[in-house]
Amino acid sequence: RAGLGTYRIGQKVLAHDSVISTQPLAHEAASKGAPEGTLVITEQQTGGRGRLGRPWHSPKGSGIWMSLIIRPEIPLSKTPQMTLLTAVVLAKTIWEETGVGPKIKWPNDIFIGDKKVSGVLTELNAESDRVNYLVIGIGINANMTSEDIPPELSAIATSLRIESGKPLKRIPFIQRFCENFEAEYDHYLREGFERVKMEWEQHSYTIGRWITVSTIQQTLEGKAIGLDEEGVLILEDTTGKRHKVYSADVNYRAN
Ligand code: BT5
Repeated sequence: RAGLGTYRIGQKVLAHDSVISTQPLAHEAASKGAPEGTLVITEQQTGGRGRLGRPWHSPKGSGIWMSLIIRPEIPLSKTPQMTLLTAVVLAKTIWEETGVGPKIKWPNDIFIGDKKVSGVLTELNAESDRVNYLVIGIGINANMTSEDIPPELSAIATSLRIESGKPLKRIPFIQRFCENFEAEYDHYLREGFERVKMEWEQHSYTIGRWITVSTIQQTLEGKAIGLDEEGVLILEDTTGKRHKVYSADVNYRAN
């Protein structure tokens, strides 16, 4: 394969063997002025993390554990769109590189069938209403075999290798991810969120399903019917009333 076909995403790579988590390393690099597109990547994380302090299992050699620094000039209210954009890029890249068709579970999970193969964790650094930078953490279960998946995750997690039946070449995958990300991101910066929204809905696991959403104030139940133009999930309850769902935990039940 020819070299990396981007002009900034993935042009600078900080590669590690084993770290606690790539997220704080990316924050440190970003605060010291690392250029947009810098990628922090590691073979293993000993303290990989998900959202709300949840752990992210990141064993040696079999995954893609990385954090991408971006510096979009967008208002704070639009930063959740970057998680949706990243999920779309992941879904496309997985399809292109493995032939397996993934689905996006709102807001940040990539599913194959009913199991999670990848997750996104977006962290923000901002001053008042100005975004300094975003660190987008991406975990992809690439080459884990069923034995590599710990028992407590075996009902909910899978890998690209398990699903496609063949080992994944990680470097070409990461190159393709960077190229797809740059194309999607540049289009987003020029033209706005509409294409991401359309592609997200096309690849969605969530839309059309009955979900329950629990926030601190209330629990809502209904059918996920789409995203609004900002990227907020719209849920329709049994009375036909529509609700906006921001970032809360979404539980699913069968249709
Ligand atoms: C996520 O969180 O899905 C975001 C994961 C982001 C990981 C990347 S790796 C590079 C960068 N550095 C980091 O330290 N993190 C980022 P969340 O939606 O909260 O999902 C976490 C939940 O997924 C856990 O509570 C487990 O149930 C499950 N889980 C943990 N490890 C998993 C794995 N390897 N595959 C599938 N599911 C997993």
